[in-house]
Amino acid sequence: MVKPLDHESINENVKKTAYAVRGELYLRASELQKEGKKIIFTNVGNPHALGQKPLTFPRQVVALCQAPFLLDDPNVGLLFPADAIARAKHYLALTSGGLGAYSDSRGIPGVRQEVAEFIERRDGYPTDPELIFLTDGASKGVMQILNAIIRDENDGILVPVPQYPLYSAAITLFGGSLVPYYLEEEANWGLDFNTIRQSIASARSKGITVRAMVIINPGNPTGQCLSEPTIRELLQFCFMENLALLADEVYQQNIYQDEKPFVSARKVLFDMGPPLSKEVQLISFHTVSKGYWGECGQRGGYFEMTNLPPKTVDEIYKVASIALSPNVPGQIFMGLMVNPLKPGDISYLKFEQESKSVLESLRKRAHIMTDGFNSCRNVVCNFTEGAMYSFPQIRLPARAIEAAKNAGKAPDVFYCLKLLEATGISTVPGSGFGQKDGVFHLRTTILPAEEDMPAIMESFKKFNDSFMEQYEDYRGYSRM
Ligand code: DCS
Repeated sequence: MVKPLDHESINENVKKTAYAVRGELYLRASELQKEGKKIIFTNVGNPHALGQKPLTFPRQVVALCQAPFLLDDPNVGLLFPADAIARAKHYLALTSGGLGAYSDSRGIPGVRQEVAEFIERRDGYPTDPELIFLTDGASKGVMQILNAIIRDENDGILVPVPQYPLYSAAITLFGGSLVPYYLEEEANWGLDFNTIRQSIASARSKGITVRAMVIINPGNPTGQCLSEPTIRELLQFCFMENLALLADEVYQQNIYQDEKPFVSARKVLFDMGPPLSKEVQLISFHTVSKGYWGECGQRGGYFEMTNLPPKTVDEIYKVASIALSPNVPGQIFMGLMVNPLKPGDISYLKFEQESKSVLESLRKRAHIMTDGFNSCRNVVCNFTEGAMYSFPQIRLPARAIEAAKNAGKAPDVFYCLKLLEATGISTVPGSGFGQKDGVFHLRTTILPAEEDMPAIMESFKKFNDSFMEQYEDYRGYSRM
């Protein structure tokens, strides 16, 4: 008799869901690590796991919130600065019983107020805390929204390709259809609206109703930043095509060039004025996992809804209530991120110095990596303008593609496995993010310590040279 949880009888959508960031390469790297090999885990954008230090002030505040009895200790002032003590008291007063109590399912009202003030300062337009929900990292928010949009397999979501596989995975899980739109590698991973129109037309011809569009800005895995004119065009497009826009802006602090500073989709929408600003349905996502915070393990995030009718907001609230409460310490981190120290605060200078040094170092690492990849004869790589990743294209010789086929592997998986075995560098094959036929990439984070970076790139180059020596022939490379 087949039991309900026997593999052949569980939900097909669960089985169909793929998530490459923790896929075959990651499993092999974990095995090698167990065997004692030194592995450089550049497969996940997990800054603290690669040595990034936590910012001092937020940890002090949350430590005090977790151990409020320390606040009654006469020596507390010797260990903690007065502003951390004051801030801990502030957050504890906002909770309904400290960090051990559930909060409202949308998050602590006082923290949502702080998020609303942050958004207003950033964009120049006020927002309503009732339209901001705190979540366990941005992932949960994305899933809540996709769950609300997708009705069945005829509902399509436009997703950039290459994309961070949270989107493909969640769409499969909820039984919807992913409608890909390809980013233009030759145009620095830019958007081509003709291509996007064709994607929509092709989906519609198959009976799919395209309901929403995802943008990741700055991009993962592609590292591009969207310019303001592009976002304007994008919003106009969503308006014309009646698409909700899901703006994944989790990397908004991670910017490594000055020409295209981060501009939120929401600011551009309000700058455009009516009718768009009153019509386009926009959901924006943010997190404490990225930027100079990098607090991935704390699981703090939010989403903000623009132009959603109150009845829909109520339904999303109802579904959030099933999980009772987002993680409360994560909410405090979010409060601290959106309401940081100000000039004149006791801990301000230290906080500034810590956060600046993380960002400056990431900027340098983005250059070292891009230059390192581009110095290899068969590798081309766009500069990491933002986010935390480098996504070089590897031009594979036909013989390597044949060898991969014989080994039963996709060519990029084959290459990344060989790289892992030879160097301990654990990457994610480009196919995990989707790519055009016959083009191969890998993704690596730019997170290894700055001082280790030259050696890592040296080791990559050495591997790549010997790989090419082994497989190079005169039939040319996979196309660019
Ligand atoms: N959106 C994007 C574009 C991301 O890259 C990530 C995480 C998330 C959302 C979700 O993050 P949180 O749930 O922690 O807020 N990026 C993964 C990645 O590609 N590597 O590490 C994690």
